[in-house]
Amino acid sequence: MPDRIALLDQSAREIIRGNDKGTYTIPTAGLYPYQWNWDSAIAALGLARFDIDRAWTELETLFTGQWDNGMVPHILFHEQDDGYFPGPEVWGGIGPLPSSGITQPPVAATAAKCVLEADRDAGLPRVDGLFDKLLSWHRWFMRWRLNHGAVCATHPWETGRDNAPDWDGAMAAIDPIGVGEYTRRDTSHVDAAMRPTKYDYDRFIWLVQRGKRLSWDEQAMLDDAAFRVMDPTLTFTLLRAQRDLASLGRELGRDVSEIEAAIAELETGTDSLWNATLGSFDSRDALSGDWANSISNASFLCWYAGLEAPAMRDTLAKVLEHVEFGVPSLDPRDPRSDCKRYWRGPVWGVMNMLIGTGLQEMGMTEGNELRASTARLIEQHGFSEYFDPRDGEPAGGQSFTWTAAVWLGWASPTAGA
Ligand code: 2M8
Repeated sequence: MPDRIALLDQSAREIIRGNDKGTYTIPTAGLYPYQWNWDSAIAALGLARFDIDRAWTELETLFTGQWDNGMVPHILFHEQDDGYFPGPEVWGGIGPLPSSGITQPPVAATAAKCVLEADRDAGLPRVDGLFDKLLSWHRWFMRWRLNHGAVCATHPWETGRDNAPDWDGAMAAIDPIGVGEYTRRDTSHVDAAMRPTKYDYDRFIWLVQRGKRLSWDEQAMLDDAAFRVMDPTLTFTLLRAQRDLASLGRELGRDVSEIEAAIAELETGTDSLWNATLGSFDSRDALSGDWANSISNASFLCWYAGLEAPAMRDTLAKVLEHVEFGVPSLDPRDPRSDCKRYWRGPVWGVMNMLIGTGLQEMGMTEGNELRASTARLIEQHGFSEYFDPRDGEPAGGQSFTWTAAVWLGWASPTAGA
């Protein structure tokens, strides 16, 4: 094995170890000092390369924050840290631990299936302990978040793609009246030009205040919805996670008929995300009915969700013509594209991995190409939070857990060896 690969593997392990708080990892010190939901599930894939027991603990810790209604929060505030805003007191979460009041893309069941594959004997009892919790989280999505079979976000942060143009229309419909003064902490850690704007933050925080005021009661939030967008990230990751949960359930000898029914419903639901004019899967405002007209990296999660989606292959080829390092968070031909600003243009290792995995599983050559370009990106530009898709310039937080995990779990030539 070339030395540089061994060195990169070692750096990736060191990054994850450096962000390890014992029973959970943080995404990166300073900018994100707590446990984030989908970051943790991705971290488990990296951890599984060198410490399988610790990988299970990562997932188990995530579920210690699960609410009675099944929801698994997007942030668990295990230890107070003033370096992040909004903190636990702003959220007023109602779970067993201080937490946010919203969720994030459900990739934990898929992560559990991958960790199980690394060591079945050690993993089966751990999966057994997690199964009902995963099931109840997935049930919560099916109960509260479906619209025409697609999964809706009630806050941009739920999608993981915080300031994507997908939400621009729904955000413009919000008047953040009474949001008051607050001090952002993110812009003291990284360049403000790489972060969401104040306009976005006012609405992010206003939605948090409103959720807290409604005691995070899903029925109350649904009755008077302020933001409800059908999202390809949540829909495709849930569909994939349901398939993986069904497979885990079968292995454990559980009845999976409910999960199979959910898979069928979500499969049909993906049709409602198809924007025929755009020639792509797209986000759609459930309140106004408006399309976002956005070819995002989430649009290409269709294969990860197990859909054939032949028309998306052509759309992908057109997007990739303009970039070097994988699938950007927005089509570079879109006038709203901003290659440095977070989810409005940069490329993310984690999304490359999810898209690439789906393509590989479908036997499409683009999957291996995407893996190779992600490997090149990390080899040449390191373990940043995200990157400029044209030249790979690193952006956002550094020494990032999920980028290290993407390397170890997928992009490194030693992954899967
Ligand atoms: C980013 O989101 C958080 C809010 O959840 C933030 O900006 O404060 C997103 O990239 C999200 O997808 C990610 O899970 C989180 C931690 O890496 O950071």
